[in-house]
Amino acid sequence: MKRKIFYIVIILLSVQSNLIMQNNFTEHEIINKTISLVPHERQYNWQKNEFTAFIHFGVNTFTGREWGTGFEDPKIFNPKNLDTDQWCQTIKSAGMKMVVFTAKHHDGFCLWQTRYTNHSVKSSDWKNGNGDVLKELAKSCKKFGLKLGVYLSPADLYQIESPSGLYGNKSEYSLRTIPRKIKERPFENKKTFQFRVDDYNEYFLNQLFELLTEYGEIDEVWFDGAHPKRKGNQQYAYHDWFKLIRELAPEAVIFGKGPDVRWCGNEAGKTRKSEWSVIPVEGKEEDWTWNDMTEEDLGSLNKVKSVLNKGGFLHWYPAETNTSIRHGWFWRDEKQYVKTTNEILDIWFRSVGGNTVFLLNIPPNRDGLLSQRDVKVLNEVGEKLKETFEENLSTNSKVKASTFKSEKYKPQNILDNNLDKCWIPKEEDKNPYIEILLPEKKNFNVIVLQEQIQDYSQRVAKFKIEAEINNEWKTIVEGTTIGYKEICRLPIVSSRKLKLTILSSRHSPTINNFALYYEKRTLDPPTIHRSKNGFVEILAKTDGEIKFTTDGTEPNENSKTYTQKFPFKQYGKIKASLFNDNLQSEIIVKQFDISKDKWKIHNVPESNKEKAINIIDDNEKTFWISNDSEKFISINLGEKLLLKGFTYTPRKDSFEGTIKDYEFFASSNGKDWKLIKKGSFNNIKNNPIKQFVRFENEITTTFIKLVSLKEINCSNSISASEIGVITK
Ligand code: FUL
Repeated sequence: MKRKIFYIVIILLSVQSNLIMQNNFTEHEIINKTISLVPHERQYNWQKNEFTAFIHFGVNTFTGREWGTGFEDPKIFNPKNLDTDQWCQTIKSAGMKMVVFTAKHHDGFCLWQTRYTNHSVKSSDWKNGNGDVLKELAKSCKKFGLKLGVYLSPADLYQIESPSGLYGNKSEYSLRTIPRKIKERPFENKKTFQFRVDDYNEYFLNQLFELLTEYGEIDEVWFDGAHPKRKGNQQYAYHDWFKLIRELAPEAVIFGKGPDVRWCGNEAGKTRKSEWSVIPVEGKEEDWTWNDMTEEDLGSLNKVKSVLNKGGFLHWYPAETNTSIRHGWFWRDEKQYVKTTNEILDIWFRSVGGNTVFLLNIPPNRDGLLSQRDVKVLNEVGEKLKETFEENLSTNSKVKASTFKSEKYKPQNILDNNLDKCWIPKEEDKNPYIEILLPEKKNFNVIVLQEQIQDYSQRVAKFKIEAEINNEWKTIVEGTTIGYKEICRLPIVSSRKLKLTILSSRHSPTINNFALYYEKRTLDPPTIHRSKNGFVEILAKTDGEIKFTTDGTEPNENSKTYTQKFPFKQYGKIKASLFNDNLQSEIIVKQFDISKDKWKIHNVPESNKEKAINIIDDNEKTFWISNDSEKFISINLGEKLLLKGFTYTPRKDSFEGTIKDYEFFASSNGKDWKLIKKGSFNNIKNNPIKQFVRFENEITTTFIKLVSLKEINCSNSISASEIGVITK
């Protein structure tokens, strides 16, 4: 009976607390709440960096893996010609302001001289074990005027796998002094902290202490949420970590699993149409665990309303767009795809110009250098940005506004290059607009808009820009959010008079910048496709002559002209470029392995069998999915082939069916199968790109079979966009 009463009381209490959680804020109240949030100074300073560099470097650089295992021998780390000046010079030339460095990735190998493990540069042959990559980088950053950030992976396979490892070792939580003293290597910084933590958290805090006190100013601490493996129900003392960071590096923003900067939600450089920095979060603030936010709508007023009415809270949580210049986060080899200058610029315009900071990864190679291909792209990106933003065409314009609140908020503020001063219309102005009269008619194709977020939050939800063309107003931009920065990239407009109208805003808009630029655009490069039968088609969006090569040389005016599809069934590279008048597009390169001309589906589970052909049609846009108890795909290659590995391309539209753990088999008759490789597609959830798996020894086979041991979300389906082979 007593027990029953106890349960009833508990139920009543929880119903009551749920009721308390239900709010019914008016729209007015909601708006006031959203605009009362502004960035912390450290967040605003970070946002002003705009374009920053990520460096993934470590044992994976030497093994070709995306995620290490923790079993790597430190001796493999030997970047004989390491030159962090070369990294920083290139980074600087691209116009980036900061470098975030993987001091420790998930494998646990430390790239600085840590006192707390020997699984580090100390045990490598590099500089006889005396090298310190972070030290060299910090020095170069200083030399080139770049800020520095550190990536310290909470996941740590070395500490999981080694017998004396601290991760998940079930040690007791007790009061410990950070940093733990090591006699031979005292700290210059004499601060100490007391935290009630277990062994792994102590280790982590000790390492954070080293990173934040011995390498100069640190401006970003990057906490990744990924975990190749867990052990012993290891918990992370995030609040203690943050306390230490705030004390030792008050200017550093904490990324990801942390309160200052949010992951944009993908690793492919995709951006949102409307990117808000004021984000509603469900639940109570003190219980918040900084979960990944991947939905398209994170901050609309409807979203804010629904979360706040459910008892959630608001947080200034700006997004960082992170992607890699290469296919994958670590340098693998020189066959690895490197994004072109135009691809990087496209992401730059969408991310920096979409209210986010762009963090672009450039992984050094085994020599310890950025490869020449990457350097070339970064130099070109830097030159392009410089050229485009050299001259603001709206300087010396006249401005008039529908209204302005007071002299302090006059419309001229949008042209004065001062991001603190802004135009604010009168509160009763329901149709605020601003007109800009240029000194003379100009050609422009880039418009930059900014809001004064540092004092007034983010407000604009919808705007349009019109230009007077032949005495008529013509809408040239229809936009949504602005935030710190919105960049509109347009076809060339020729006009003297422009009008910016704010169509929807959370209270009065606060615009502090309106600038016009002219970007010299090159021709869009052509695209290269090969179909299942091994015929290649090269297509261009605009007029011109397509020139191409198949021998690895760069195409020029004298190269072969593309006129029709041609057979290209072998392994090799096709390079193509579009020529028109005196202009030439970027050269586009496509690396092919042998074509799938002779391939046939040998066997797949019953469900959705007829669509299985999509796996071998050499078209990444199509895919196959099956829901069956059996999860495999076998392919008849139509001939005996010498294979060095295989590829798996997951579907792009959704994760359903994506393989996480696999087994790969080979057979000469399609009946007797031999297991060739068993493994995991490591970072496939965050980064669903084509996976390259190389075998330890090459094999000869006619049939191949891929078996899914585990779907990414443990469901009972299997899917694939393409399966391919590696013959070279
Ligand atoms: C991911 C990690 O698992 C990758 O290896 C990489 O570091 C990327 C930036 O974040 O989640």
